[in-house]
Amino acid sequence: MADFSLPRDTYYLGFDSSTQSLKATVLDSNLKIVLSELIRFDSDLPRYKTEDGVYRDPSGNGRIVSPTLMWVEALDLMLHRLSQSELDLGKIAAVSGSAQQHGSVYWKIGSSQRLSSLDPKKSLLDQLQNAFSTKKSPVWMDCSTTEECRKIEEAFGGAIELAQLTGSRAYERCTGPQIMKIYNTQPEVYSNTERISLVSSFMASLLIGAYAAIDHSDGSGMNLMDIRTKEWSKLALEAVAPNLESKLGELAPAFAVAGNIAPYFVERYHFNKNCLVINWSGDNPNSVAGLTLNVPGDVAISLGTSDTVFMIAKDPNPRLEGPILPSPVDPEDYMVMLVYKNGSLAREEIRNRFAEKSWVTFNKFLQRTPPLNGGKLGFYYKDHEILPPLPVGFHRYVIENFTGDTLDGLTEHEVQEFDAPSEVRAIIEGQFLSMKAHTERFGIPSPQRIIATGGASVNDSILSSIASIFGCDVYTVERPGTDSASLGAALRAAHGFVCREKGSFIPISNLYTHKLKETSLSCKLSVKAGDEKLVSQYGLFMKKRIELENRLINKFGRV
Ligand code: ADP
Ligand code: XUL
Repeated sequence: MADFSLPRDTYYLGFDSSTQSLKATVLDSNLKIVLSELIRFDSDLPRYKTEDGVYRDPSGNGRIVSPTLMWVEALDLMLHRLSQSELDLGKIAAVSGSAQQHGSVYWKIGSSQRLSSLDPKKSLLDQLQNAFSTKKSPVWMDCSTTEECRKIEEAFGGAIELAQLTGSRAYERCTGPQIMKIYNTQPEVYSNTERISLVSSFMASLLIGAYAAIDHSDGSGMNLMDIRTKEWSKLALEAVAPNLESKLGELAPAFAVAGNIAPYFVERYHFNKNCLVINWSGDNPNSVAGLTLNVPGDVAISLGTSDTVFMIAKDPNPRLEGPILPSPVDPEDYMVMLVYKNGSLAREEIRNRFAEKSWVTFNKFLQRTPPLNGGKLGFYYKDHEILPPLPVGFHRYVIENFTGDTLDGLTEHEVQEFDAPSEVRAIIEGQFLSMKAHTERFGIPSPQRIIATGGASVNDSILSSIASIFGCDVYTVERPGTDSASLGAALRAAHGFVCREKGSFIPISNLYTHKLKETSLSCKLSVKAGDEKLVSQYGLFMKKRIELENRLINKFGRV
């Protein structure tokens, strides 16, 4: 068997430019984590005055954007911090990254020139102040493009037709509808733009000092790419805006080299001039890499700003439920995904309102309340939800006399509030009942095991509810708190490096299969599966939840 070990004394750097933070993880040549770093946008870059890394339009129209320059400044700040660490940045052989999906950046005409001639004595921020035709980047939380979504679906003859080609029906956060909105409402921004990047390809562009390609995995979150041929769909491009293809540039595999690191970083932070930048990709695809998700029956649940459920699929068969994306590590594979907007921020809201702003109290309440919550079911939408498409609002129901054995003859009534501990249990149980119901509806077989990741995966009380509801063991990454997206990006940096060295694609698992346990990539059992009786009782609770959810959709649903 070929030798896929990485050269000794080399390092691989992975970033994750997410909604709330920029993270970095560095792996050594044995794929062990040697360094992690975090910049929180709200607190480390307070002058942007973001809340959770974003600006929400106060009129409630669903517009949610982030300041593009904040991401630029965060990169310089992160590299400054890394350069102050023990790590010799000159030994980094390759860099890659992960970013929140769907967000878009609009480079002003002439910026390519600016990007390729950065002065290492000045900050990126100083030099890129005027590089964007709009300084506000729409992000994945935005849901102000319902009208545009409808038009794109119409151009394809329907939602399912669009999904079959691009991997998903038109979702408000997808970049195609977002670009269309900019073209329709700010035509001067569109015409002043020479390149549109995703957050992922934008960050890669900064690192190579030139426009980087959009990779196939993150590119499929745009409603613009044919997920089978991995080329732009002419029909979709034409439906969105004129001359779009030239503004989007090329598509490329996630494991391909974007370029060498730009002289700016060599001179300012002492990177080696041969350091490769591997294409960046979306955060969910990077987590597929970071969690080494390739075993059939493994399902990942990511509990970050968004909550997502994803797994590897061999056959792309998109339906209306959730997107399908090409895998970032294997050109033959795909990943299927469900996305919830109300993840950690909604849990924080309940924690702050009912649990003394403390995860310790939150967990105490969770442990103090019985499974099935005495029949209390809650729906908590702090922001407009994606799955199901419901507006902001909290809805609470009590099923009278529910013991979990039957729903026959039982009725429910709506209430304004629960007692504080029940609120906590209701938001946790509600979310995982919804995940179980929607994964079943998606045709995802019952998981053999769940791998949990994202900020809330450090919380064992939350993981216990997942184990009880899904009835399977829950694993987490070996080192608590490891960010699987930046870990995946660091691993992909190593993967891209090896593919370049060997001159062809090599399965990523060849980098670690024989030594997974010795790397930082292995997962550990965190919580054992719940007992079978409880799993079946939760099955009934789930049925009731879906019935109530359908009722809410009929009353308030956007689509
Ligand atoms: P993202 O990458 O999307 O920015 P993260 O994966 O870093 O988000 O997750 C951040 C979230 O993790 C925070 O919003 C916070 O609510 C949540 N979190 C952190 N610690 C805990 C905990 N002990 N219990 C539950 N949630 C937690
Ligand atoms: C995926 C999605 C979110 C973001 C969060 O479609 O919108 O999970 O990627 O960063």
